[in-house]
Amino acid sequence: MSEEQDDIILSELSDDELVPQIHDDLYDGMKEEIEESVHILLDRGWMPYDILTKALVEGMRIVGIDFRDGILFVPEVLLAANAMKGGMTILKPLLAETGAPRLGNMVIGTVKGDIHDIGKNLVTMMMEGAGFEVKDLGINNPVENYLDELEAGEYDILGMSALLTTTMPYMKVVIDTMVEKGMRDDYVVLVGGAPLNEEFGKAIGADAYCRDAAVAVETAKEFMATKHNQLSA
Ligand code: B1M
Repeated sequence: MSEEQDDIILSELSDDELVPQIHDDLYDGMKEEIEESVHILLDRGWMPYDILTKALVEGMRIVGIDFRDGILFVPEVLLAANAMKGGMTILKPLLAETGAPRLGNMVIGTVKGDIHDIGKNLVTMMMEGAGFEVKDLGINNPVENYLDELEAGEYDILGMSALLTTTMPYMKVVIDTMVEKGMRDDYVVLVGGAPLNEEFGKAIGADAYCRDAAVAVETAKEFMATKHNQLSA
């Protein structure tokens, strides 16, 4: 940490200064500072979703660029991810609505070979906040994990996340296995992750590709509304 940074008193920064400072602190993996800044913004009346997107997700985007360009390496990015999770933990209960009617049930997990979980965790938080019940299978999930859970519970939606171009094709393995077992049409399949796009989602037979967590919530709500309308028709 530089001497200059030692002197920064986060609570004395204006919002316009604090948000870039959060990006810097995330970059430097400074979890405590991130947590303090999140609390400061909450005290100043910021909406949890704005803190999530404008401060944390944007900061992680910057980390991603320097990771790609070989300026940051895995240990540093792990620290940044840990700091991000510290901020997300504070926001999680605030994004969760209390007493909201259950909109539907979802299973979500990151696919086999992939250990990225920040985006998936964010989707989980936002879905829960919107009134969905979510079973999070974690990372590195083979097809059996998804199918066993779907068969064990009463689910409406399967969500899959992949952050690597090498792991995203595994989503098709899961969907193809669902088709083989005759269970594909029983669920809405939503996929997401930075390297995906709409075309890929269509090509593998998913119901929709979700660009971000907010889109995942909106898409899930739309599918559930259609399902309920069909049931009551
Ligand atoms: Co990794 N990594 N990483 N990494 N990492 C990327 C993905 C990469 C793009 C970085 C880069 O080069 N710029 C690159 C992939 C390149 C490629 O495939 N073409 C990469 C690489 C190469 C690797 C390793 C191979 C590096 C190595 O070991 N040499 C390795 C692979 C490990 C593995 O999985 N087997 C690796 C490891 C890691 C860390 C462990 C250090 C760490 C992960 C920590 C963790 O997750 N706990 C890490 C991180 C943090 C990243 C970056 C920097 C950030 C990812 C992130 O958390 N973003 C990432 C760069 C990037 O993506 N720009 C990178 C923030 C998050 C909020 O966004 O995950 O996109 P995102 O989620 C969004 C949407 O995509 C969407 O909603 C979310 C919220 O809005 N979404 C969904 C995501 N999942 C969804 C599911 C849904 C719906 C929407 O279901 C319905």
